[in-house]
Amino acid sequence: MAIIKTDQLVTLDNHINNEEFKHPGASGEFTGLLHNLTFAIKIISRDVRRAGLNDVLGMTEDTNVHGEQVKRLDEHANETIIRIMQNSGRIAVMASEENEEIITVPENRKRGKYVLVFDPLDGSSNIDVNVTIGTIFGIYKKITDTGGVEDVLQSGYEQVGAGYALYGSSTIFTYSTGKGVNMFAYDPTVGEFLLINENVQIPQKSTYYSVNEGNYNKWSSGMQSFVDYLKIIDKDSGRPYTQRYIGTGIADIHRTLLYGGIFLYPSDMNHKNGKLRLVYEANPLAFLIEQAGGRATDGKNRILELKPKNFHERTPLFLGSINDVLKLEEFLANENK
Ligand code: AHM
Ligand code: MG
Repeated sequence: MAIIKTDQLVTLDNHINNEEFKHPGASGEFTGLLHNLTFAIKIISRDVRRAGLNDVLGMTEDTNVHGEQVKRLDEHANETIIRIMQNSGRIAVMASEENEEIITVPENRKRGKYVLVFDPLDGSSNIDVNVTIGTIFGIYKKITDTGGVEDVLQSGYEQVGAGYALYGSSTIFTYSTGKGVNMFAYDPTVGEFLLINENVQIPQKSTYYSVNEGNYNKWSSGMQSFVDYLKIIDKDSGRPYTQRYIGTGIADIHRTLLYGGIFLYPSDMNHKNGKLRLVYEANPLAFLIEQAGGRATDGKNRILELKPKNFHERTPLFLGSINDVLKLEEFLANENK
């Protein structure tokens, strides 16, 4: 079965404009915001492709708020998004993985009603080795007058849009405004994203799992038993599952969206909340996976219903095909019985 479908010639701009018609009373501000964001994505995509040539690969001397070394390309992607969105007139406030504090709009610029949370370049450890990296974003409506921390601490179900760009063998842009998930591929020769997969649906069950299994001995017994179970030979349930792990969360989740299966980043004995960040990684991804008919939890609770206290907080994350995630939850629920 071909995963990619291209029976019509629809550009991302046309698609975004058509989506606006589905929301009665839309002012065009949201549409404008998406146009601006995809402009930033085009610039980042170009710069990722030229990274080796431009000598922007490699570490800076800085560390980010999580104490990790920041690569120059991360900073560049971060600045590109901030500069474009601060000038868009559509933003009230933003939060980025690379900034300790929220990002406001300067006094002399127009403010809008939307809140943007993003990870400018996910998969930092893969930048230097030419492996797929991506940008993740979530969009909310502001709930304060001026745009402040409260706006970026909304629960994930309040998102009015979410998506990602993937800088892989081609540049892919995937987004949802709460009416299904649509996927586009960038054609650099004409400068347009073209629709390749409309209303993406994740398979209900699959035979892939994606996890950093090097951490096995640090996991809880339920998590260990689940992964052991996936490896038992059983033809009827499609086991053993196939393991795939790129180490760029957004690339692993892109594959999960198309092929199904389960992506896991659990807590472990050193990291009680796992590694991934709730606000600008887990929530946008959970929104997309649910829109595609899948399931996203922290092992017990729906990711989209968690209430962030800090916009850099982490959460365990399990997402993918509904039946695979339900099976995992069964193992976790039974671990202390
Ligand atoms: P980053 O946002 O600094 O790139 O870190 C998040 C990344 C995810 O893309 C990926 O799922 C995870 O870290 C991989 O972590 P690990 O190396 O522990 O397997
Ligand atoms: Mg990340």
